[in-house]
Amino acid sequence: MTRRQLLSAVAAAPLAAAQKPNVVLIVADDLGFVDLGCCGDNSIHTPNIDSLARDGVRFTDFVVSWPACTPSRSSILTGRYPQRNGLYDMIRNDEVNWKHQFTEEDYAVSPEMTLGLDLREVTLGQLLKSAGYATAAVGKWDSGRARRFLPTQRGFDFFYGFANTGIDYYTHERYGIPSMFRNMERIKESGHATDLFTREAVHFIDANRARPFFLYLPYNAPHGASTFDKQAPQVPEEFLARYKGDRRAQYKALITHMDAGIGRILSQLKQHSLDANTLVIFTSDNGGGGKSNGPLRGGKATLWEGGLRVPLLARWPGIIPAGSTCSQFASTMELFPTLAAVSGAKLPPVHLDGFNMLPLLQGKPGKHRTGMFFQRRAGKAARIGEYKWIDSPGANGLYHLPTDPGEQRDLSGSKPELFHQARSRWQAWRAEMDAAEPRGPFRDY
Ligand SMILES: [Ca+2]
Repeated sequence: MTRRQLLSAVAAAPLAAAQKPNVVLIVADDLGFVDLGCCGDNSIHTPNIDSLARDGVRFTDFVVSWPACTPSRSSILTGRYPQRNGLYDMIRNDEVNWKHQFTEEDYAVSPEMTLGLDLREVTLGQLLKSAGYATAAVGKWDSGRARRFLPTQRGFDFFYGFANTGIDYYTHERYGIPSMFRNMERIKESGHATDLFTREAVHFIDANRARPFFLYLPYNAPHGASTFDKQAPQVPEEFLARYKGDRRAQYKALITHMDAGIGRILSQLKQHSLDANTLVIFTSDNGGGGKSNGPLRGGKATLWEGGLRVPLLARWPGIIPAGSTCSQFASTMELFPTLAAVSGAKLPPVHLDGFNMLPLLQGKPGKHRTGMFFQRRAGKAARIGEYKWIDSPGANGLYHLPTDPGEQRDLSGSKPELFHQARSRWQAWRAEMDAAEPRGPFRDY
């Protein structure tokens, strides 16, 4: 240890003992339910993420509020249903999917540019900032790209990343539109997005090691690149080489690359002796695309479990028992009230749809979720206890998840009361959402 390191360690040490815990919330993008070594797929090399499960808790029945990016993230940020906070669909331009190439002028007035999370919503950044935390959002914001919606206007002291829903990992463009920001300024840097996010995350931890900090780190890996050039490499060769000949080589390499970044972040915490006083959470914003969700049916964009169920890992030495698993039902809407409890922040005076799940993380008796409701366009679903009701174009029925996680055996004929009860509870929930205080950008208020 150099003299400078020694002095800084001495300066930081007495504070650390009495300090509020730091929080690092890592959100992967489109990572399937089983696509980690610790979650079942040993062909995917994720030693650092796996270490969170080894040293903490892994949930087996944890879901998101919507099976794709924007609305799912809105619930992470607010602790509320997308239908309540207003962000109940993607805020992206579908034109690019049909090969429309924007000019800068075009794009400035596009839906993607003008829409975002309602400014009356309280974000996790605001919540933890109110408790005295240094706050940063590093990675994929996806909650509005116009300046008023950017993280630094929404409770985060620092932002490095992109604000729309996807980019090319190397050019940082979304279908030709430059998309990377540092705070409020659009920037152009070279490097892989995962490496840049890791670099900025490590720097933020380093700069704020002597005070409580909240790092929201939504990597965009392993999401497919939003680029016209589908042949362009999107992950460093050294990571790709491991999966040579694998049909899903790029996807798996993007995960392993992100895992290496997470390894650097965990090392940085350890180096500053912050690991004991830091809650690290890892999850995904929705299930994997296609058939990458192990025993679960469906994937991203569907209301089957494959679209909704994601890994949740949490490490907090001395507070969360190492190597534990939790099979209780919970969701990303729980993160907001949980982090309020962890940070000592006062809850905002709004209706929250989540609850404090800290006892669940600790393996203690406490509240767990008994029901949850989902809507994606014409698709509806409800989770009532162990049962899941789904009524979607091309998909419907009632399934008993503990014995049928693959949602194969429709029980609606043999359990008609449960089927009708689930449907009527969904309708009551929908009526509650309609009666809630209107929020933009999609609600008419
Ligand atoms: Ca996603």
